[in-house]
Amino acid sequence: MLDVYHAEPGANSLKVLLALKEKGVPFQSHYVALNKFEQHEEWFKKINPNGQVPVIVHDGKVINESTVINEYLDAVFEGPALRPADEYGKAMMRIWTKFVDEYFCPSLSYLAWNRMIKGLVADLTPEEFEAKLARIPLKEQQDKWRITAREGYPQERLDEWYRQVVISVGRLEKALSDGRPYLLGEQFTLADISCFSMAHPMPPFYTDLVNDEKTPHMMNWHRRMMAREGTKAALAMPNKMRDEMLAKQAAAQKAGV
Ligand SMILES: N[C@@H](CCC(=O)N[C@@H](CS)C(=O)NCC(=O)O)C(=O)O
Repeated sequence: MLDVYHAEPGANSLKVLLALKEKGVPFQSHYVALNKFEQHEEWFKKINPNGQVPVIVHDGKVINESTVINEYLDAVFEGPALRPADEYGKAMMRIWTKFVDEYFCPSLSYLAWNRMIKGLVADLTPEEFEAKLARIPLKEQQDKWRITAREGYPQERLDEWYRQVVISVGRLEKALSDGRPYLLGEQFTLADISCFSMAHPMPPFYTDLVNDEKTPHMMNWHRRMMAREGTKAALAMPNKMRDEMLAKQAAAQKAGV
């Protein structure tokens, strides 16, 4: 029995959903609504004391950390191998997954939160928001919610994260510039899954940075990734936050706001 607690198919949740769909592993999906702070509810913190998704529970055993989950899924479940068979290949794959976890994902995440969180918590009174903050177990996440819901980060910090995103995109473009289909060559691996989970929304959101002129190899890789059945299945998972946002926009348009 495999239970998977995840949010919409984006970032770290997408990483695990992609691995599951690529391998064809059946699982019980549990959607956790991040905009409703469900990840900080007591029932969920009993599963992951960090109060973050994704988490899996396999035959009663809990694992958090998306990159660790993906290596576990690949090791214990049948289906196409998502890691190179040789140790050097595995090491090269982990260079990518480590880069995503320590550099690419945090810089993108701070920039996205800075853009989005104010709108997400706009309906809460200051008291309601403080009560939500008090339940967040990780101090750094508490700070991130508090700062992005209010004044936002100072421009120089945003500039630094943007610089890191530029470096990350350059690194992907360079790695793919010999025309290889996937980051490690012919084999599609967890390196592609990790990087794509972050890069997936970049063409529409970072159009000046990721486009056919500036990053043609990354764009070709992106299209190759989008064409995969596993990607299509993972991206078809419920995306309630996006649906709610679109419904709000449509209602505002109808009301002439
Ligand atoms: N290192 C963790 C990070 C998990 C993480 O940042 N999850 C985000 C969603 S992508 C989350 O749950 N954010 C909500 C919050 O922290 O309140 C992993 O890779 O699984």
